[in-house]
Amino acid sequence: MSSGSAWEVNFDGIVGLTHNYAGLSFGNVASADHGGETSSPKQAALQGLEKAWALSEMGLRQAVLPPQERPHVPSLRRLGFAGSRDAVVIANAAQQAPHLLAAASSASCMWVANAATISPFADTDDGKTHITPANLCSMFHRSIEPPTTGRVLRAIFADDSFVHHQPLPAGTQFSDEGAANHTRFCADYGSAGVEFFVYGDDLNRDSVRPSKFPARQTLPACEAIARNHGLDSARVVYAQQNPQAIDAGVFHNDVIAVGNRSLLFHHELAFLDTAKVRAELNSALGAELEYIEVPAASVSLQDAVRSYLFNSQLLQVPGQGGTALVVPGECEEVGSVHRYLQELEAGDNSIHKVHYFNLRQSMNNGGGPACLRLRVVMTDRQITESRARVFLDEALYQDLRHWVEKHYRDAIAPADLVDPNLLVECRTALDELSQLLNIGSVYDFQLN
Ligand code: SUG
Repeated sequence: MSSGSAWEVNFDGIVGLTHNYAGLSFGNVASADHGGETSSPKQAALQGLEKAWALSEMGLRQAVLPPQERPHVPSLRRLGFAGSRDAVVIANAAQQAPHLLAAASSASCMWVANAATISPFADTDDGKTHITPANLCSMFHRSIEPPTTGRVLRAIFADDSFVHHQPLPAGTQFSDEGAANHTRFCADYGSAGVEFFVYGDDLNRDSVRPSKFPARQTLPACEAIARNHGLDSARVVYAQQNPQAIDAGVFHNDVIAVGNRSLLFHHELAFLDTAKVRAELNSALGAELEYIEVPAASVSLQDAVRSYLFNSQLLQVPGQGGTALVVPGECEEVGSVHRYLQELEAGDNSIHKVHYFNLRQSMNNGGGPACLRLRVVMTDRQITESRARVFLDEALYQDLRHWVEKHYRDAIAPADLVDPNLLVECRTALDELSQLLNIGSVYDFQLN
């Protein structure tokens, strides 16, 4: 496969119709801080689409992934909420366990960086692109996602150049949160790269681990994915997150580090042993990476988490040398971070331009630009062979805008989750969306 014909395609998650603030994610500071507030699903979806469209207009390859059906009635039924009609199941859950109804109503699948880990064809022993949906087993509201995620990914990446694996077995030993803890370094997207897996816990008795918040990714999970994907062990690097960072609210590595091609942008306290990380990455790649390390003295861990500075996208904009950095608008509001970014833009490094985007609705649940996207290296052929209409052009962007305007609510307060109309609205909208995107039947309500 010639390197010139491969692209990084950013698939952005479309925010779902039930986007709400239920404070579900322990260890995710924004989710806890905004729990109980009123959300705006419409604004959330439009903010996400604007970011995707802006990147597309810069000349980058941009695509979308659809949201899931929520509230997820099959999960409520599994938990013992019965009823001849779905509305009765929802009413029973609302009355007996409103927190479980909130969990089954979360639109968390929008953060598609947690949807799967993807190893492109250039890294694998059979020359195919390997995909493993994340089991997301550390939080109930996210553990509902994998079956539908798997069906959506199979519908989009359908030809035989893709291999779809089952999510890893559930159980904390194999807790896997997908691409949020996985980065790929390479000279060109189409040539063999180094895959970098970051975990919070190696499960060894004597290891250091966070004391306040959970580690959501384990080393055995990373190793199982590398085996399944047929990666060359000489080109895989594993690194442990700094437990201090997890305890400050860094629940995924993409909240404290981001990499692309031969650049790693990270906080001083991202990894337990930074010198070892660098030595291993350089040796696996056979070349020196560029490291931009942000000192804790310039940006504290707290400011990094408040601003989501590292939950950013490093992008190679066609026709421009260097790398563009896409960050959330909050980076302009946190003084230390804004000062740092101004210096970075002016300084002698490969990041030449910073783009700020308003993603406030998603940010309030702990999801910035990098959480909203799943990177897939694709050849022209893989793109043209996909029957799905998910690659963003002006017509699809306009269709999606109209679809959001037509179906989404302006506001959802916690008490609104008991409204059975939400389910009807969601199913009607998703039925239309699956036709618009030409992905066939992927939702439980379409299959049963
Ligand atoms: O898993 N928030 C998500 C945010 C995921 C961010 N993704 C990445 N860093 N890649 C999570 O914690 C909050 C839902 C709520 O509280 O209603 C939530 O699930």
